[in-house]
Amino acid sequence: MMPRTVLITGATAGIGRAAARMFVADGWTVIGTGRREARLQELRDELGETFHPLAFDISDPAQIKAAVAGLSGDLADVDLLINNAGLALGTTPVPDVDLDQWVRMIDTNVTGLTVMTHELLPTLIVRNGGIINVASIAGNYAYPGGNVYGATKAFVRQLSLNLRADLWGTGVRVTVLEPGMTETEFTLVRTNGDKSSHDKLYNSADPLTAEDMAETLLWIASRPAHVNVNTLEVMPVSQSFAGIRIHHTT
Ligand code: 8X3
Repeated sequence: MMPRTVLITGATAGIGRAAARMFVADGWTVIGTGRREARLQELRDELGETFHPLAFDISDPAQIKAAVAGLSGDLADVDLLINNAGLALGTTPVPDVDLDQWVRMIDTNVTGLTVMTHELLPTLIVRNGGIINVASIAGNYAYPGGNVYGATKAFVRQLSLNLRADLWGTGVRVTVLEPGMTETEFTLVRTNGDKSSHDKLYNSADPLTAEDMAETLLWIASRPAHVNVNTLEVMPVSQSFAGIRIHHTT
């Protein structure tokens, strides 16, 4: 098989880091992006020269453009973009929310993902490549406190489907992966480091692991060239739907 190159955003932790490990083990060249340069360097030390750290802030379009423009040689030939970087901030329902947190989620989950996709599209089209966007079940099901986080993930789902529509005939594959509860730093970030929230959510619930989702990403990427997985929603067995509520006034 020809050597292939994948660019994974948000490779410093969680699903992105686990995916970097699995794609390298599967023979891919991996460009791993993130803000935390030291973490990327640790991965480089661990994984060796087929892992290439690319440190920048995905919430800044100018930094994305400069990072992609700076890819040279074989590294410019990206075959697969995994838009994994994203975050949730806050768990409280409106109106008790922080507008700055909303804007930061939009900057990263929506604008960052969109700009990154735009910048790599010409390469992906030339190379018959692929895009896998990591969204969330929060984009499919409303829940109290999901507000803007869930909305950003609904955007990612619809953008993925619309990219499929527009890229028809190019050979470029597009998938949206929608994980449910996955034990990573996600909840610590969402709750500003509240370890008890992290423990309460995951303890004795047997959540998905970052490795479960990395394996799924590799499976999607390894389908034969004529197969496109459009959407894939995955939950741990312990997680399910809570349904519609009715507030009675009396
Ligand atoms: C996060 C999944 O279940 O916390 O993307 O909404 S969940």
